[in-house]
Amino acid sequence: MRKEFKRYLVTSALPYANGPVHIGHLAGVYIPSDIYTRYLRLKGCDVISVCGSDEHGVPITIKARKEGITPQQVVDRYHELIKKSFEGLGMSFDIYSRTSSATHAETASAFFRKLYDAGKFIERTSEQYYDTEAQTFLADRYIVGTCPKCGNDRAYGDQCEKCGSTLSPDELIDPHSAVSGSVPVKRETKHWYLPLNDYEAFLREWILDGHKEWKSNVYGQCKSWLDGGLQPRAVSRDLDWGIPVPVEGAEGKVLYVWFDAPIGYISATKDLTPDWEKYWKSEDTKLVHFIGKDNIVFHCIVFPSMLRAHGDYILPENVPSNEFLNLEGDKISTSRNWAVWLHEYLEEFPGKEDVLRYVLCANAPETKDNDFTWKDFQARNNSELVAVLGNFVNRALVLTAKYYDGVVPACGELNDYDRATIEEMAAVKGSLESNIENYHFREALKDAMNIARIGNKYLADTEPWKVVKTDPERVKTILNVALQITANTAIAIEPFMPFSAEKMLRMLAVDRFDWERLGATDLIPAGHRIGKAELLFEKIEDDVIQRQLDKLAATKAANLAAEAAQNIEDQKDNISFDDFQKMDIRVSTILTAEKVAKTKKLLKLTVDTGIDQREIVSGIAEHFTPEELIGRQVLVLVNLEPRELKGTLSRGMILMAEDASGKLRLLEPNEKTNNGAIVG
Ligand code: B3M
Ligand code: ZN
Repeated sequence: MRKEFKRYLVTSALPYANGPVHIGHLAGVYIPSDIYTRYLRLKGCDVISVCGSDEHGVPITIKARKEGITPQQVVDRYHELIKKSFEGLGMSFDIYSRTSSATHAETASAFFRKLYDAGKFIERTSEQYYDTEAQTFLADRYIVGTCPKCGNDRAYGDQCEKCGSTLSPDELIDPHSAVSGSVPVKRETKHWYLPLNDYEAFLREWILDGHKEWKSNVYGQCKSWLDGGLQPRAVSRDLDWGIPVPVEGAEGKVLYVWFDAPIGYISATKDLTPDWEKYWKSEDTKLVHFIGKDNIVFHCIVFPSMLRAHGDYILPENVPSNEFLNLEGDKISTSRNWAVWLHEYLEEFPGKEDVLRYVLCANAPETKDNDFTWKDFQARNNSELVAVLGNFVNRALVLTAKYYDGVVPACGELNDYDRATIEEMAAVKGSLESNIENYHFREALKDAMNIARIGNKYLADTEPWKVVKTDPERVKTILNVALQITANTAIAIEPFMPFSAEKMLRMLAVDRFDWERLGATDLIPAGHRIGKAELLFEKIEDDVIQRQLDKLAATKAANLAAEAAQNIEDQKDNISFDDFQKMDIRVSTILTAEKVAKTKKLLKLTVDTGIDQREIVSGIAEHFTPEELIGRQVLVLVNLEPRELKGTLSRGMILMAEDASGKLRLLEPNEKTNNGAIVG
């Protein structure tokens, strides 16, 4: 039997305050969570939505170190930026808090202390990596090395971002410090661990038996964690940024960020309302965590175990999590600046908040990773928002203004087609509600848009602009129906596109309707005077899209250059001038070139060195075809010891440069030069 709940507590993953928010975060977590909350509010449910900045953890201290500022300065900067840009996009959190707040420090300490006093932790001394140069233990991202699973040489001590594996520092091959670059030593240190293995039976029953309705990606991840066997997890770290471990003898130790961050949901609720216990301690509350897929284990395994150990709090009823959104075919990456940043979007597309909300929901990675492309953004705006929703609303309003001076005409007798249209519209409500309640937001958005589609089709089919000449009475009915559908559209799209919904209500000159009125045909009474029609959406032209594509292309080029710079080899040992003088390098022309039979790499060249014509065998067949070499001038080291290669005496070496990607380039004099000219 489905449980009935009296109230809802919606949480959205707390973004790390070490960078701005991008479209991947929005599509994965925040847009779905806002749609869900707005819908519940419209229905008149008792619902609160909490979020805030996650201000602890190594990513923040690393950023501070890189920029030469304090962690506090980092989080202050990004907390403000994130908060403001969320507001700009219409995120309707009841509170956007932060984990550096006093309430949070208190709440998280008390939480730890309760578990500590109840003997729920194990204390363990183990050897951990220590950077002797920087004199610090290397927690999580402070240690980098090669991933044992995929070979990525920039994997972190807690995770490989390339293959997504969760790692422990000991698994890294070739570990070194992200702080100083030095090779760390092992040192003993004491930490507190939550024995997750003790919660396995509880988790199995609660999730695997009790929550089969969770999204398959979430359920599947939980199952594989549980089947893999759970281990005790450290809940403290040797760091100087975070909430101090509230026990004696724990100097220099703070709570692990993933211990304190989810408690942030509780602290935020406390900051929001003195009634917070009603939300956190009553089985009548439906707790829903909206998160990204990389946070599943923490919200489904670790935090519930913490809550269970604590005992006073309810568990989440659902943990909807999306897959990842890519950008133009590539993984979104903060460090490579491969993203569409929310604060930049808001600046560059003022008044188009709903367009982004719409596109990210319509294209949300609900069941698989998905791709955001600027062309798709443009197409959805132009052919869906402008051509369907905007066009319908505009026609209904403009015709009412034109024929009736903005006064809503009375509805006459409905014909079969009117009735069928109204029926079709009214039927949307059930599907829309069930889709939102089951976290199928893409489908829900299609339902909402369907109302506008029905309206658009109704006007196209009934053609009031033609009928007005022959049967003006009929047109009154048509426009009355069209205006009722317009009002219905305003209700249905509000969770998804709140700015446009508000604008529509303003144009209709009516107050917001209750959700329950969705499907009704008496929303706007005859005789009511509507307001002025404005355009809801405007076409986005190619040049606007091109600017965004150019911006991404510039990012890509900058990344390539930076990568190349990283791969530059160290300078070799010094040599004397005499050593240099010993090399005899001459400008030469390649006369012939052919592949050496039965080899993949070798080309046999004849070159004119000015001194003579000679043969050189060169391992460049994979880089150049014989045709593109013949006639080219190159530099040849002519006094290299001759060597027999595949039956040819090779006398000299063609000089080339190898770029960062491993491609070879010929070195040509910048103008035709006589063969034999000395290089030096
Ligand atoms: N800050 C991780 C993230 O942004 C983390 C979420 C915390 S939710 C309690 O992916
Ligand atoms: Zn990996």
